Amino acid sequence: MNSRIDLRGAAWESLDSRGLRDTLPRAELDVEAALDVVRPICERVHHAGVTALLDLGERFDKVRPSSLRVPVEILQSALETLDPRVRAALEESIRRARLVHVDQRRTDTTTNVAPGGTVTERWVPVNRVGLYVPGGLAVYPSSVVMNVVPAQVAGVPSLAVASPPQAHNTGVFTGYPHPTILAACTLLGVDEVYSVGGAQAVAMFAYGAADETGAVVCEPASLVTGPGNVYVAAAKRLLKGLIGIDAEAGPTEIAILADDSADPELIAADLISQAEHDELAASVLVTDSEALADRVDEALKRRVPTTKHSDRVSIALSGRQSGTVLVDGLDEGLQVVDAYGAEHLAIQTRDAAGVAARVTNAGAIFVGDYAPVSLGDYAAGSNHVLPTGGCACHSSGLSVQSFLRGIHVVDYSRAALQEVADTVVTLANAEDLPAHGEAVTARFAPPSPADVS
Ligand code: HSO
Ligand code: ZN
Repeated sequence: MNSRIDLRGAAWESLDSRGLRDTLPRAELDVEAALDVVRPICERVHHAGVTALLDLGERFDKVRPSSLRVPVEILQSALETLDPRVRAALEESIRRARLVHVDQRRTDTTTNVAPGGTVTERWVPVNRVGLYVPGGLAVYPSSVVMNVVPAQVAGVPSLAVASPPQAHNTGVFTGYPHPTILAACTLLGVDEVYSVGGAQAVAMFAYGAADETGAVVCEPASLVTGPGNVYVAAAKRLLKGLIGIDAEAGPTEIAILADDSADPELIAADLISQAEHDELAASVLVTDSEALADRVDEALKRRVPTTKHSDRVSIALSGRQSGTVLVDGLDEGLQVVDAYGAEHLAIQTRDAAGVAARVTNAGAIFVGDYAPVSLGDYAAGSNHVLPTGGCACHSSGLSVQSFLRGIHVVDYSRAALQEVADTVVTLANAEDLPAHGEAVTARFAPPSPADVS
């Protein structure tokens, strides 16, 4: 990796995490600039529905979708023609993801606040969600699994997937998303799939879409989740409020915290694995061992030229978002990785589990030599839709919780309200909102003469 940031000898006690974060390598994703691009796209979809979506597909994906919604026979034949080994692997990935996500289910809780006064938190799934699965440089059937499984486990009653039409598809799949994506949807029992990519897919879910006759082809959704490029992120930012979103996903990131006990070959393999996604992907090594950093660089020099996507890997690794950060020791390394808040953080140190337990900011943590990030990408059971760009400091990845809302149900008896009436009246008056208090006292006032007569 080209860049090295040497923080050895820094005044660690006086470094605040924001300041430290600014010294670390990170991709700059200009979502704000992309807003100007996506605004007219979203408006077109809003006003011209299906026609706009088909035209935009032709313009951006270089193929006119055969139809906006993928017919059920096409979904079925994608599964029938899927390589049986890929099918078995997807089934195992789904099985493991379900195991983990089923354990995330919430149960309603009722709290007895006072005699006769209860507050119940009722967990209710979102009515309808739109799940976005990117196309682009790679196709991501694994992202179908990571979006659909938590939504299904949450009990979402209506669920649709959108993914861009692929210009390289042939035969019956011409103008539709990649057949492996369609097969993954079918395996999961999802039969509402749209051949729509990018910002226009987010707009379709936000506004819904009708054809020229006015017939509704896609109903609007309340929530849109899933990763995507900067235009997908910009459309989410623009339409947030009208729809809920999971996060504005940025390019993939891996940070590795390693000491001199780590294997440089494994580190190099892990750094390359995520750099393979995108020229903007970030691969960051944090270590207190300069000798290890040198050996990782040697391993990268050997491995990068032979990896399949070596062009984009070497661009990603030499970009300003990637590099090695040298620190004084593990405590300082932990300070750095917490300030960075990586999407994926791998711990390759002695007592990796002990070190991992001290991390407070990361999308997901991968412990030791046998939990590479790519395991989490496909088959650990964990979710791979994770916060990027430092958002791990305040947010978590996709989970069952992402698709639920906790609704407070307040149920008080007359006596229970009477007992707390003074409290409400006093606070209402303190806020100069006396009508709030009167809404309580009215319930205990003697009947008015009009009521008696
Ligand atoms: N590492 C990506 C997910 C992925 N990797 C999908 C392979 N396929 C973002 O977490
Ligand atoms: Zn990956």
